[in-house]
Amino acid sequence: MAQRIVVDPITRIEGHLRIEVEVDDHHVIQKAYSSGTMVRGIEIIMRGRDPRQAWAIAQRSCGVCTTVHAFASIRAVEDALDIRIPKNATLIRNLMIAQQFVHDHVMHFYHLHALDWVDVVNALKADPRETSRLAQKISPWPKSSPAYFASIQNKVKQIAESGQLTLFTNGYWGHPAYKLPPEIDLLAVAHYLEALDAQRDFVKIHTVFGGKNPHPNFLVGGVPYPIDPTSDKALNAERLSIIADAIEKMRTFVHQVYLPDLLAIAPYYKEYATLGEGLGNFLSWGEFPREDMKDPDGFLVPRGAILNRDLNTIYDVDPKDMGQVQEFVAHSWYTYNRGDDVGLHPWEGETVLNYTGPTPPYDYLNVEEKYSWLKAPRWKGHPMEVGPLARVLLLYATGHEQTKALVDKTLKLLDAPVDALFSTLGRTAARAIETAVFVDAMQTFYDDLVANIKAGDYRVANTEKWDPKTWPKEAKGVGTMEAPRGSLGHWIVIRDGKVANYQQVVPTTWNASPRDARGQPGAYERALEGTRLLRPEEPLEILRTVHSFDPCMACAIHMIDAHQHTLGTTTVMPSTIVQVYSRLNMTAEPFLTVGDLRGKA
Ligand code: NFE
Ligand code: MG
Repeated sequence: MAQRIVVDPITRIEGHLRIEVEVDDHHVIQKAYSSGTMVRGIEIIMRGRDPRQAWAIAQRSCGVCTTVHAFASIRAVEDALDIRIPKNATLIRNLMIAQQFVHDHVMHFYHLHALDWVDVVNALKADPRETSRLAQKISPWPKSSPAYFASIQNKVKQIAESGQLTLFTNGYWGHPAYKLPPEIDLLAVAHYLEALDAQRDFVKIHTVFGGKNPHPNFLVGGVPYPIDPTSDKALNAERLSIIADAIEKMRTFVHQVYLPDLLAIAPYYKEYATLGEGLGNFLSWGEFPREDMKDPDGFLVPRGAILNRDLNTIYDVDPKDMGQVQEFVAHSWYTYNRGDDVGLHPWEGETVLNYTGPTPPYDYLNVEEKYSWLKAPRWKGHPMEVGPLARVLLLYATGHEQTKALVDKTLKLLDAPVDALFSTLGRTAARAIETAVFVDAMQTFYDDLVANIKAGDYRVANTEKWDPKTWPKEAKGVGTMEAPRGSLGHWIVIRDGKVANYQQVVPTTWNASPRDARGQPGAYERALEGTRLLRPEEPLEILRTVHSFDPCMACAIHMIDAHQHTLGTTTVMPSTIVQVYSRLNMTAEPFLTVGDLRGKA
């Protein structure tokens, strides 16, 4: 008899995701349903705002990818108003974006994903001398003595004996699907703790260029931090040395800790090289411009799409083509004025909330009807996977040498064919591989920036179009970027100097999307099909595959109610928006009302 299993919430942080699966008598997943259960409201709040300040509101979509919505927003406005930014601004933005990737991916691997593979309690059985020997074999990273690992083991022991596992609470410790020897468990736990510390160094790049982290400051037309080697209030030699030092620390950590750990753990989970494949369709908007966003051919990560696993054909993609990107709401708690079966390009997108789900407490969602707060984005009608695997496949397929070397090394170690990339393990490996590529690219961005400054170019912003009087009566733009979790786009319509429509189509909206009007599942939904659960009451296998995408529901639904009203029966998350308004000196009048949330917006 078919059985329904619910995991809710599945995410460790980053908002609430609910997964419902149907398993057969052998506990093999037949169908899966992904539901975003919280609702927020940034696209509604954006209407009528000043486009030059939109980034500050958009950025509050999420505190994890703390910069990406600001970047997508300023790029959208720059595209709409045809603003070219100076070379220094491109390089500084590239450094900030790359830093976000490294920070985010290291945090994901150790703090959001590792414990799906690493049994913390099992680390107590390790011989620290053996862990030390292993650590020294795989990496020159200096923290590797037997005494060091013994001290970590002692720390874990104290936590376990206290009966309060604190940050290790709620793991399925002792589950038979954990396969690592205790020595590797101990190594990973040590690096879990070290990665918490390392983040402090990583974020310095954002704090120098953007004043703070999370949520640094931005500027339409460039970057807000001036360059002046003679001033102590601007980017000068001393501040540059902070950047150089942070890059060095990040590169060391990625190459000596993250990548070696991935390669040490992966061989124990080879079966995941055949599980969790997903759609076989991949999309990337591309990232790291050489000149600026007008030249996609100069991107480090290519812009393009792959269909049906075919790495020989890269399709051109165009975010402005009304027939390419569309969002569907047939199974989402929204209503379109044009009917719930049509797909709308984001320039014509609508955000009208329409909760029709069950009243809590409930057992199951009605998946035949609407069942998620996420819309279902599609590219030319196809559900697409976005994120590290999509980018690495595009880099690999277009012959990027460092990517190719790292992918081939990983496959060789696993004794696996290229097809193994289309899997949970491939997705997790791709994240580490692209981190290595991007962290090394940071050195190039930095060297180019220093060379440009030395050549006497101090320009950081183009403010020619700062005055709304210079703008056309109506303008449309799109700001694309690659965020850590995948392709991100903000589509803006500006009318009479104000935001007339604003739509965000976010990585997690692609990957965690529910079914569309044609009933096609999204990437998580497809990826879970065919996986067998060893213990249905402890569905560790579901966690592994869903976490391999690194879900972020805060980004995906990007809607907010400042007053914590309840929406129908779903609790709405509290907001950081009040803070944004006060900082910007904006009038705080049109917060969302409950009426907005019920669909009168
Ligand atoms: Ni909240 Fe985000 C990223 C964006 S979501 S983390 O990366 O955009 O998918
Ligand atoms: Mg949206």
